[in-house]
Amino acid sequence: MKIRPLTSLAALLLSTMAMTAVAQKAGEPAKADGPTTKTTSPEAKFESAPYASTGEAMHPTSNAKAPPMTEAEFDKARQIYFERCAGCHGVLRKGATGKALTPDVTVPKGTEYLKVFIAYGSPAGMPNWLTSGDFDEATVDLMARYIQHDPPTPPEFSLEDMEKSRKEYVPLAQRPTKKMNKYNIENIFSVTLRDAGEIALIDGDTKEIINIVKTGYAVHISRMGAKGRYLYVIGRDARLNLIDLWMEKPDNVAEIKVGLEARSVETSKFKGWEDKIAIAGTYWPPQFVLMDGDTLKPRKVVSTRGMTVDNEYHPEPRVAAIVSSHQKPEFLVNAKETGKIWMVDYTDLVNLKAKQLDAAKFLHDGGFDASGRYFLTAANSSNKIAVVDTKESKMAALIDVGKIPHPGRGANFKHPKYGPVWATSGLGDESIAIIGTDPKGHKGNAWKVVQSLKGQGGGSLFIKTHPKSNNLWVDTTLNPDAKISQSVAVFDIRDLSKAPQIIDIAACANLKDDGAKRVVQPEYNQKGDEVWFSVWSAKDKQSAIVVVDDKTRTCKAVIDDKRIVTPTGKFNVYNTQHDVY
Ligand code: DHE
Repeated sequence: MKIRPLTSLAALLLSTMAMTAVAQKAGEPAKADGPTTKTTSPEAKFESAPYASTGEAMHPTSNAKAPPMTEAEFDKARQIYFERCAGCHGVLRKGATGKALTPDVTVPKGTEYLKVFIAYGSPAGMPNWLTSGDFDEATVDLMARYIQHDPPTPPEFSLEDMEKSRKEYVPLAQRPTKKMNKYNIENIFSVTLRDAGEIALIDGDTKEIINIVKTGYAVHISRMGAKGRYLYVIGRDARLNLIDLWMEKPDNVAEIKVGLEARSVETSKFKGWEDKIAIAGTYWPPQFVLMDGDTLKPRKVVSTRGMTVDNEYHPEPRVAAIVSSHQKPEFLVNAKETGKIWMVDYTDLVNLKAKQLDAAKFLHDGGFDASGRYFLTAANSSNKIAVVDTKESKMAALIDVGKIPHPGRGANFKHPKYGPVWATSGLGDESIAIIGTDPKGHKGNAWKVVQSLKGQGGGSLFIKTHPKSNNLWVDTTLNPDAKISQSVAVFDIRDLSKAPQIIDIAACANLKDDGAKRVVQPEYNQKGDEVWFSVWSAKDKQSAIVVVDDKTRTCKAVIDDKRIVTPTGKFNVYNTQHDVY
């Protein structure tokens, strides 16, 4: 591995640029480099039998107005849709962050209109698939025809299907009984290598790669067990990997497939229940599963299908963020399309108790306030932050913020004037909402946007600080302007009236090729004196991780090992374990 310490100021390549709010073009992160591997999942099996017409098998359709497609074309388009479009428009194309794409909407528009939309995108958030180079003309045409056909409904995935897929690579009895390595486990980072279907375990002290571990395809997030030993990693193909950090060389000990498409995983953190129960939520089927925390044996599957906050039935309420309550033995589960937050009591899986709170549509990501009592989460298309009081098990507030909030887990700090606050940036505009979170000490400010900062522009995915830091870092990963997507804004928490410093993180990485070099997701080390950024390019281009000294805001190291392919999320063990953000 090559780690390049950067010492001289000249080498730091930090540039301060004028802030420019750019009209937001990017939509949801589905624009991101998509996975390239084909799934072998059961969804490939459900289609009805093709029939031959002119030599080639045609896709049988009940929708006579849809343009004809061969079975092979339909299969190809279905896979592309799954990889690139379903995240925003939904598997059943009923719309969420993206618009509904059911034939009643698409057929009247016609192929030519749809082609233009797919090719050039829209300022409202649809990516420009042709002009960005992601699709060629033929693919644009293929997708324009595909979305005029009835959406195929993938098969269900039962507890039995899950159990059949489960593997225990290292059975419990053969696992170490104590830590078998010399790593400072609390400062290990689990780094998503998105398009490699792997995570890199990186020693935060030495910046050396400990191991590259095979995980699900288009791997998404890592969450750390409450005891600081097990790491849970979920892929978009709904493959969940359990990694044991006590092993001499930390590696997979168990694995399960929990559905066809997933984004979230968590483990029980309430006192006395640490890591006893794991939970994974799926986009398809719309459900969540509760498992044994150390073997991933599935115990209970719960469907999220049902009524929305507007009292309409929804067949596909996908499971977005899941967090583990510190107040009660409960998981909080975001059902995206219904806009409901489930509070799931995991103490009795036979007589399962779950409460549903009405928040707003469409629930996405979120995190706790600094006290750990309140869960703040984005209802992204409603432009709201929902707040749950996990002690009282009820909604505390619904707060209007900027366009399409996207906090990740958000950022907690003490505002010099307003006391404890939590902040979110967003995809739809340059605003950063700072929300008061202390109803006891600062009652007048609680659950209000006490200040709105102006960041570099729209397309922001993540915001971060640390209890020991005075810096508030904001990325702009999906901003259409490369100068903005390759740099980050950093605010001084002590004086938020000051304009942010803009730091060209991609330049620090000093990569030689012409990759997109989008900078994504600040993540602190355990001590809170370093902040790590991914410089994210396509699979066939060079990417890197840039480590910035938090105090001096200067680049400290670059991890550009060849194995660091498409790095995105980074999860520091200690911070993820203790919800420090
Ligand atoms: Fe994510 C978190 C869903 C695209 C990187 N992402 C989440 C969560 C959800 C989600 C529901 C919260 C999980 C939790 O806390 O339990 N992400 C989705 C999508 O539906 C979406 C928009 C489109 C898709 O098709 O997947 C999407 N996400 C992306 C990306 O393209 C990103 C930028 C790169 C990648 O690796 O795929 C990306 N998402 C992340 C990261 C987190 C995340 C790094 C965790 C942030 C954290 O600090 O906790």
